[in-house]
Amino acid sequence: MNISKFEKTVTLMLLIILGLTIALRSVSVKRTFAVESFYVDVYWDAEGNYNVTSIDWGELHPGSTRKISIFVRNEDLNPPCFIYLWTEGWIPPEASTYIRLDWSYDGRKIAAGETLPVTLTLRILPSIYGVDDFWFNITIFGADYVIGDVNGDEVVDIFDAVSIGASYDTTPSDSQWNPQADLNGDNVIDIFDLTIMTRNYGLFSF
Ligand SMILES: [Ca+2]
Ligand SMILES: [Ca+2]
Repeated sequence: MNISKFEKTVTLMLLIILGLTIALRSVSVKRTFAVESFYVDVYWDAEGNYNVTSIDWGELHPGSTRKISIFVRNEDLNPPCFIYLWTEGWIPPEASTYIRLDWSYDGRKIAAGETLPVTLTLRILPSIYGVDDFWFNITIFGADYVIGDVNGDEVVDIFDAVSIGASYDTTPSDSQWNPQADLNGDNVIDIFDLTIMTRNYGLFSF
């Protein structure tokens, strides 16, 4: 069967349009984040020879997921610690709406000198729009206490939520002020403290 020149042209045009659509919707990434760590070290290898200082996620597309393996090591002198992951400084800010970073950390304590393999998963939501390039910072740090534990019973649960609620919207001059509930230490108990508590809800240290 002969394919007419017209059909060939139409097919070619369709392919070009399809290609353009994919290209326009792709998210090209030069560098995605700088990695900072406190009290723990973050490496590319289990032996701890190569520090992770930034990650290049490469070319990403709407709906795509990229996994990267890293190793988090508790520095020798620390007691066993939890590790925490924060992302901040998103450029452009709306990128944080469409891009999710998760990790495979199960919430257990890391012994002194122990190296824990962790998988970071970056997910680009299919609905991403208007973001051609992005950048964000990630901080990984270790702490030997449970962040979000307001009442000091080594578990983050409903009682900590109640404690924050009891001194919500207060500052150090208020009689209801509870310094333990000011989780980010900015001298006001507000939504940011509640967010920190919520993020670590269910974590415990015993
Ligand atoms: Ca608690
Ligand atoms: Ca606060």
